[in-house]
Amino acid sequence: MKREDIDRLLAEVRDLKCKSQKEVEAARVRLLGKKGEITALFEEFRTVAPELKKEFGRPLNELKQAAQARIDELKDSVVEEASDGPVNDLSMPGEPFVLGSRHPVSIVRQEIVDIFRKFGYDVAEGPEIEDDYHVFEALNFPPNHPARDMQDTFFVSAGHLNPILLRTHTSSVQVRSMETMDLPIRVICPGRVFRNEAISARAHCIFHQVEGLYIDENVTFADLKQAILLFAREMFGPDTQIRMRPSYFPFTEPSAEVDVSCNICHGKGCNICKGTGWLEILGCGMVDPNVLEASGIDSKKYSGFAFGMGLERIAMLKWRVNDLRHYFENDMRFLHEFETATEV
Ligand code: 2NL
Repeated sequence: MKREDIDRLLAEVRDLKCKSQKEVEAARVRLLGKKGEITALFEEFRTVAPELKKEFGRPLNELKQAAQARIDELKDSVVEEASDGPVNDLSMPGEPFVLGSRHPVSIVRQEIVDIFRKFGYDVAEGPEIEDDYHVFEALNFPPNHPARDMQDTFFVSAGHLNPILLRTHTSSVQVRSMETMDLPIRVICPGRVFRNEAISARAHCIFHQVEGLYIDENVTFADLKQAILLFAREMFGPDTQIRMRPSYFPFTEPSAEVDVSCNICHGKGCNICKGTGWLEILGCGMVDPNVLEASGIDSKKYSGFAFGMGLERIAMLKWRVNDLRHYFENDMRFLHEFETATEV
């Protein structure tokens, strides 16, 4: 072992300069790594004669400490230099950023709203927190109708004449349109609605509707049927057939449920239409004269039709979603499925 070796390395350590963190790491390996020069000197030190240990021990330890201190210092202070080109190269392509995609319920709502806009309907929105009058009373719900029960409706404040509640359908928006708009009225009302139901694959306490209303002189059931047929063909394809089955709603008379021909099996019967060849998509009817009169419209002069549909249900048919809860959980694996379905 030679004293010059230690002194030479000490001088080198004190003078050590690096341009990058990569160089710092290389210097650490060269000096202090398993096969490093300083490590090798320590190996050699083990074979030094006992009477010489004192002479070499102290400078060797000083060297090791100095090297470690210098490496630590460089690790903290060396800033990476840009490897190529000027720092502000304006010709560099931008960093790509991840874009989100539209939610299936939004896609379906936009399609439906666009179709009715084309037919000349206005779009109206209204409050989600409503009063009993606009959700039930003005829509001809008899005082003891089951839909008024606590099970179905979330009440914000009950116990007085006109309780405040979360709307259970967007018909309340159409009532407000009848109160304020000039006749004739053509309006489409998309929105979120609330029902006090246990959550399962087929039911949820929050869902989305689009309802429509048309009021003018001489509006007939034939107009309703034609409007729904044109809508169904825009929405589900030009070969779509519809059928109407008698139904009941408190706010329409007569009322009907509308099915469209199953565009998956084309009427042959599959598991989506449960072998019937038909898919139920909406409810509709002629506005009950009591509903017109409640909003101050002369039911002798005017008549109208209305319809309503659930967006989650239509999106389920379109993309074969089998569980309503997917719509509300925001699982990225589900949401990413609709990236290519997004229409701008
Ligand atoms: C359904 C059925 C329907 C209406 C909604 C309505 C609104 C007014 C007057 C009369 Cl202001 N009717 N809306 C009419 C029939 C059916 O919805 O299955 N919805 C999901």
